[in-house]
Amino acid sequence: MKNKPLLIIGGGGHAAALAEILLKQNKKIVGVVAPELIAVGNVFDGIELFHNDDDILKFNPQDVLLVNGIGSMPFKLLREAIYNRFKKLGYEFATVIADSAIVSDYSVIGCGVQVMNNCVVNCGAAVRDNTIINTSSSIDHDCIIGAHCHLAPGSTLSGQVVVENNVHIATGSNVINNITIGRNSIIGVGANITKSIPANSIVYGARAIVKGLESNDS
Ligand code: JB2
Repeated sequence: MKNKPLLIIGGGGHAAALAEILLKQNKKIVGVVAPELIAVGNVFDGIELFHNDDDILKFNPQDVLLVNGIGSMPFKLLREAIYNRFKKLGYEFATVIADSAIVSDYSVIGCGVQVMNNCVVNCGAAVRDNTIINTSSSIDHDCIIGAHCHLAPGSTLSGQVVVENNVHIATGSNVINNITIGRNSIIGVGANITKSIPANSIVYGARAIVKGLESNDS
């Protein structure tokens, strides 16, 4: 199953980043499915382009693995819709782990999860289906990350953080240990999360409070 040819869905920046990771691993990409290729560079050169999602149906679900190259941003539901549509039709999604990522042997990585370049997933962590752990993010021990989440580049989660389904954690956010982030929440860029967040929250602002030490000078 691991060596089946791959069909990448989407032709933008996220799909291109995935394609490069997969090509470096000598994986066979038999097609890119997108109305238009908008990725810069020529990573898709020589790969057949299919313009319509229904073209995927020309491939037997037993013969290919899909790669969900549709990225994920707040309020955009296409990535999850594509995943659910083709799972129902019997297709499987490849799990993509960049060679430069460090993923513990004692972690559990779900179907269709994408661990991009330079990430760390530490021991005891679990990442559920269709979630993106984007470039240079760090998930420490015993974290549980739900399905259909996006940890944008440079997110840092300390140990035992629970992130429920459909959460977006924006670039450069930090979460201290033992925090729960409720489902469907959006954590804004650079936020520092020190308290658990209820479901359906939008959290933003990185407030650094400077508290002077009491001086011993007399
Ligand atoms: O219904 C569709 C469809 N709609 C748009 N089916 C298929 N198969 N493809 C679709 N697309 C394609 O998704 C567009 O033709 C385009 O090729 C791609 C979207 O590319 P874009 O560069 O706009 O976004 P992205 O999804 O690659 O990346 C987003 O998410 C990443 C995680 C961006 O917001 C990035 O900045 C972000 N890093």
